[in-house]
Amino acid sequence: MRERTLLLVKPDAVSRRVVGKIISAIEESGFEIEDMKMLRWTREEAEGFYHVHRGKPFFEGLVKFMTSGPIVALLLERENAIKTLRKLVGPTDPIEAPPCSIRALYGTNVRKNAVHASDSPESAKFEIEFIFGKGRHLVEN
Ligand code: IDP
Ligand code: MG
Repeated sequence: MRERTLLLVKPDAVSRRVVGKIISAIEESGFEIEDMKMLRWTREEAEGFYHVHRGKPFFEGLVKFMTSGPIVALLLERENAIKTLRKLVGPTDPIEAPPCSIRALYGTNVRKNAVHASDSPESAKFEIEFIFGKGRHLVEN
């Protein structure tokens, strides 16, 4: 099934100037870029986006990190987009990531792991609408 998902290039990857390499890897994996923008979050925006993690030990560090510089958001579409992107991105900790995954190639540590990718249809809907607006998670035809 054709579906949409969200990728964020995090502040560590933007400051390391690997945005282009990450976008190339995504295009080469068959994703269409439906929309894209650079933004800089306030604390409230970062807390809202990551609301499911509120109360966890890493939450404060995550919010500080995600507001430390600009990020790039991509609205992506392909068959089985959510699972395919999570596989291409790799696990949260780059140390555990397979060599060709985006986090292994461009991540630094478990917090500064280069990218975010939606992990389910429910979170893809919430996250896409959070950044690109109402209804943008729906595939157009
Ligand atoms: P995910 O990004 O692989 O889905 P989540 O568990 O949803 O991982 O965590 C969200 C983000 O919070 C991670 O991508 C990472 O930036 C940060 N994070 C997760 N676990 C830790 C941790 O143990 N220490 C520091 N930061 C963490
Ligand atoms: Mg997650």
